[in-house]
Amino acid sequence: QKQSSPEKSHVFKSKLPTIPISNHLPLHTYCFENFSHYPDRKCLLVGNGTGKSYTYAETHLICRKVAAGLSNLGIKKGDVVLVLLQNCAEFVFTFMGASMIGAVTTAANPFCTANEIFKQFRASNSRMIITQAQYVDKLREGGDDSPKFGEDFSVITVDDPPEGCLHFSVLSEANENDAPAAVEIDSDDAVSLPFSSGTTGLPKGVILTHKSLITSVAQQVDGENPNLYLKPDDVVLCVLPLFHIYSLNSVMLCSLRAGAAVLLMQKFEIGSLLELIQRHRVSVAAVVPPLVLALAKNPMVDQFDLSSIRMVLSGAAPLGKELEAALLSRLPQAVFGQGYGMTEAGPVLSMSPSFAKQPLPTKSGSCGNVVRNAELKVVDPETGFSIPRNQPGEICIRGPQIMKGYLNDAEATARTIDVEGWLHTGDIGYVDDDDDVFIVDRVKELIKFKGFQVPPAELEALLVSHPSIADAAVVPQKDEAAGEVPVAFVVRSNGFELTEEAVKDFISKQVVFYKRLHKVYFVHAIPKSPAGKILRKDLRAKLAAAS
Ligand code: 4UW
Repeated sequence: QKQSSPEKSHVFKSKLPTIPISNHLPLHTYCFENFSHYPDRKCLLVGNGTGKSYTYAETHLICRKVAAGLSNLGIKKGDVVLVLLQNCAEFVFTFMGASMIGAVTTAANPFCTANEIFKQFRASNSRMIITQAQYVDKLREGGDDSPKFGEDFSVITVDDPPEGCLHFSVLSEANENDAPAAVEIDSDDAVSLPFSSGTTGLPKGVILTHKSLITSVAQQVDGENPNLYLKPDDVVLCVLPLFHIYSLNSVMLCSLRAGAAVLLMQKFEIGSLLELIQRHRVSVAAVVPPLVLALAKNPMVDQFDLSSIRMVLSGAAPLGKELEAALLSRLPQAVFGQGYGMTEAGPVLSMSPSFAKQPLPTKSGSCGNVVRNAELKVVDPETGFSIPRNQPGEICIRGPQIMKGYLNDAEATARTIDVEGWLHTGDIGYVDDDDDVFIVDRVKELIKFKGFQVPPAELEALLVSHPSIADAAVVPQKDEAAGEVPVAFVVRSNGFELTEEAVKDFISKQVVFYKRLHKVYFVHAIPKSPAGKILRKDLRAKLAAAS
């Protein structure tokens, strides 16, 4: 197991006071704790043109029905349900309904290939898939060793069910009293199982417990002076996918806890996004850098009234100061700030104090301050010793919000969380004199395309499975629109002909769109350390020198 430094001198904490956090509760109880004071307030607004909406009382009741429905279908405490959905109300009902019976939700991008979905399905030991009709065909495919449709899993669709599938009404119209009366939920039980590649290797299930998610939400929206101040009359934009932890936590769970309304948008399309912001008077927008780019630069923006937006929160990838300035010139009334998250960290490590009830300034380019009830330190990656302000090193975080560990992977867990409980992020950053956190680089393998995770190890494994490829390495290349794109260095097997296009096609067929290779460089050898580790730094330097 990774050792930590013995001294503890350079540990950073929030300027906001520590607060009591009700993290002994189950997550659904915590999120719905206050709703009886405002049962008729809007909770979910479905932004797909139907104008459908659900009040807090309706949302809570449907979640209870779904809990009963899942249980009628044999889902028990500890069982895992795989959700393959674009943003929709049913996502929320399923997640909270599962929580109510102690079950666990693992969500995947519906654009994933059958192979990618079944990997997650198997690794998480899922029992059921909840999806949309348009994705069912790919669940019927899959190789010989794939789980069998109808045998190994049942499928529920939120729209017209294709043959062999059930409709979501078997859940949402169940009798809420059918749910098992006394499911004992321990705060250390898993409730959510997002997949992340972490600092190295393939995607792994990240065990987020009731305690971790409650703590993270409370660190944002609880207390006299919440760090992320959501008001009851806020309309919070939910365009980022709920299958990613950013939207799940900081949009869905935080809004439910705070009693704000969530505007669910199925997918990003600039015209309908602007129209929805105007129509629903969106006040809080959670975005990622490519969306900031669209809001700052797209000429359509001028045709809409976006004056309702009071807060814009960006994260999941670095954002340049120029882009921030360009956005603010378009939305002069709004407060802009960043959050810094990582799935394994529960996910929020730091948040801009400009969103607090009593706001504090933060510098452009910074990711805000470490969240309350947590500790952050910066360590020298070589020695493991914590280092003082203004010097970059690996960011580590500790607190009850971080993951319990990786599912069935004690080794990867021990590589990531040290004996003293510090989670090592693989991000390089520093804390300045005003406690502002800046991220400057990444030492982990992970590539981020528009904020989406691209694990190089996954692409490398696919590449070397090709008969004409002897060895391969995948690294990020800077890209204006996407932040980073994956590019490959490939060693051809002796005597084989292989074109760049052939390599790209080979990968494209097997992966979701954001993992596609943007460039292939043929080389004679992949640089490796004596221990056989790919020297990614050298390859990144090679790319930087060439551009
Ligand atoms: N600047 C630079 C950033 C930043 C960043 C993340 O896919 P994951 O595991 O997780 C996320 C979660 C982001 C998030 C969650 C909740 C929230 O409130 C918030 O603030 C707005 C953001 O992205 O990827 C984790 C990795 O993504 C990079 C960094 O490398 C991190 O380890 N990353 N946020 N503001 N880089």
